[in-house]
Amino acid sequence: MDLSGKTYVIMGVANKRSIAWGAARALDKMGARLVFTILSERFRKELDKLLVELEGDHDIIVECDVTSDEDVSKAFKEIGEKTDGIDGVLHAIAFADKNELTGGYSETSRDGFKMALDISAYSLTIVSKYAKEIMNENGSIVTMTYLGGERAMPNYNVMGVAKAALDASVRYLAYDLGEQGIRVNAVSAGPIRTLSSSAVGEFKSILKEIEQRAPLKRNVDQLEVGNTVAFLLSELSSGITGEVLHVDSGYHIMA
Ligand code: 0WD
Repeated sequence: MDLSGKTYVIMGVANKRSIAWGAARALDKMGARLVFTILSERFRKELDKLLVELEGDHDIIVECDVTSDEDVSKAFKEIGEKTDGIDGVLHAIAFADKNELTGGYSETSRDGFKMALDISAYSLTIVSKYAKEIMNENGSIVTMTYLGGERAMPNYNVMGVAKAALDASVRYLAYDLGEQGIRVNAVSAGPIRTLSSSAVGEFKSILKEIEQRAPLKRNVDQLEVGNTVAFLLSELSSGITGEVLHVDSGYHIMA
């Protein structure tokens, strides 16, 4: 796939294991120009180290904590000024307090609920609000979700509730932004070992379960997910919006 001439914003690279980094590598191979946002200065060094691996244009790194309206607004304004507009955004951001990701869901605290839903679900809405201002024709927004938003899963708890809200946000944003030609979709990835997933209680046993029960009898990797993100960001998927596309070795179809 040739994405030369396209510019995409990548949000959520924490380190080389991040799903967003898999997507960045896929998009870079296809010739896209990439703009990265980082949570804070703390992540800049890590990202700088990774960026040497990329071949294409990728010079803009903007700080953006999605819990701050001002940060999101400023980040997209800056990106708009430094580019000729953008063709899409990958939102690969989620967070919940580790204590909420083990034990019973009924023990979820009000503050833990608010924080998980704010960072992991509401953030897509505010990102879309400012991204649409600088989006070129036929723009595309992609977020990352998980099966735990559709089914009850041990330990995923409040993050499952956040993913359900995120999936619904994808549908409402797709409806809202469709008239402007902007598509909004989610990729539901199978479990992949990253900084975030390591916070989920008994994560290893989920990986094993996929190997035993998924139709493909194996787990997916970062690049497979990244390639699907690239497809949804590109015009190859021009007729798809409001969709949750599973990249999980088929695990979600099993009873
Ligand atoms: O198995 C997995 N790894 C799956 C992940 C399966 C299915 C879905 N996902 C989702 C996650 O829920 C998330 O939405 O994919 C997305 C990316 O997650 P990841 O690649 O697994 O995790 P990670 O490498 O930790 O990146 C998430 C990043 C943060 O990293 P840390 O570890 O520092 O929390 O999200 C960013 C941050 O870089 N982030 C924020 N960015 C801006 N503002 C914020 C914030 N407030 N909070 C976290």
